[in-house]
Amino acid sequence: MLFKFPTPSQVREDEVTPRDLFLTRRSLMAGGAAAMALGSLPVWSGNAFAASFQVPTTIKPADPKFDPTTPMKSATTYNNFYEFGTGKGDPAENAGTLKTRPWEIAIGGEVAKPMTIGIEDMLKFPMEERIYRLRCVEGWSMVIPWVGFSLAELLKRVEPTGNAKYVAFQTLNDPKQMPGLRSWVLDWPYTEGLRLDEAMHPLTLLAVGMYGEVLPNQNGAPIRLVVPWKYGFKSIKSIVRITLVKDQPPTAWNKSQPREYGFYSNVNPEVDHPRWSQATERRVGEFSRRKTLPFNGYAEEVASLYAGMDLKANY
Ligand SMILES: Nc1nc2c(c(=O)[nH]1)N[C@H]1C(S)=C(S)[C@@H](COP(=O)(O)O)O[C@H]1N2
Ligand SMILES: [Mo]
Repeated sequence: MLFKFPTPSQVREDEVTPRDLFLTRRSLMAGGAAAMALGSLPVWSGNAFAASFQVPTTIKPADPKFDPTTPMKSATTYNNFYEFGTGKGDPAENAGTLKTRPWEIAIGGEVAKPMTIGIEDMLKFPMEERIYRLRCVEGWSMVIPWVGFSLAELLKRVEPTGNAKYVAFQTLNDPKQMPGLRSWVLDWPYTEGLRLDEAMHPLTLLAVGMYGEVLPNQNGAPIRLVVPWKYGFKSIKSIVRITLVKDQPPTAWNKSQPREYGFYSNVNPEVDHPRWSQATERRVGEFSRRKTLPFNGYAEEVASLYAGMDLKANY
């Protein structure tokens, strides 16, 4: 499928109209959610996508009727991105210093064909819009229309060897661009990891956009992971390195509080975090809480990955 990803300077106002984008998006979202997209029209700007997206039939999106899309304004002003500060409003305020071009990801380790790939080449992967729930372990959640491609598409290119059992990810580590790195909050750079089968699962997304637009810096531009059945912190932002490894890799949150943040971190209403119950969650922008679903609602797709595992011990 043809996908164009113009840089802001290349986009002419008359090329991409809010109406075109709205019409594209309307085919993806029914009723209330479409009204919400219309409500967010003032934010459509010169950096909008000029493509139509498909939700593949194998992927079950959140049902927009019962699970309305979070307003874009909330999803881009209420963030966790500690490289730009620990307050929820800090990333939106401070992430303007992040330089997202040029940008490369170095992919290596247990692979036959290590490579460094630039963001422009990654934007040539076939893009899809996928509406996913993202639930933070702090007890809030959002429903976000991401734009991206399956991580598996990228990993297949480097040909993982038989020794590759896990995938380690690393965020940019530049204190000049990321003021939060000057304070010791986590063991920088931010790192995360997945088992290889989790990384290869079609739901696991590398996102380059949201709400039909280029990913805002505060949401992890130019490219971030989204693993919808795991707590939000697994969805690492602004990725510069991916390494396939034999052994379970260290991860930033597990290193800082091993009792609170395990390697797996699958959303599980039955296993509480030591400080926060995981039984319910509050959608950002809503008042009442709703029940948290096993695997964040994606059990049908991913529960089999954990067959026979004790999910209380492997939290
Ligand atoms: N590099 C990096 N990635 C990160 C974080 C971070 O602090 N640094 N925070 C994580 C947490 S705790 C959550 S809940 C999600 C939030 O993503 P959002 O701000 O796009 O909603 O990003 C995750 N990815
Ligand atoms: Mo989080």
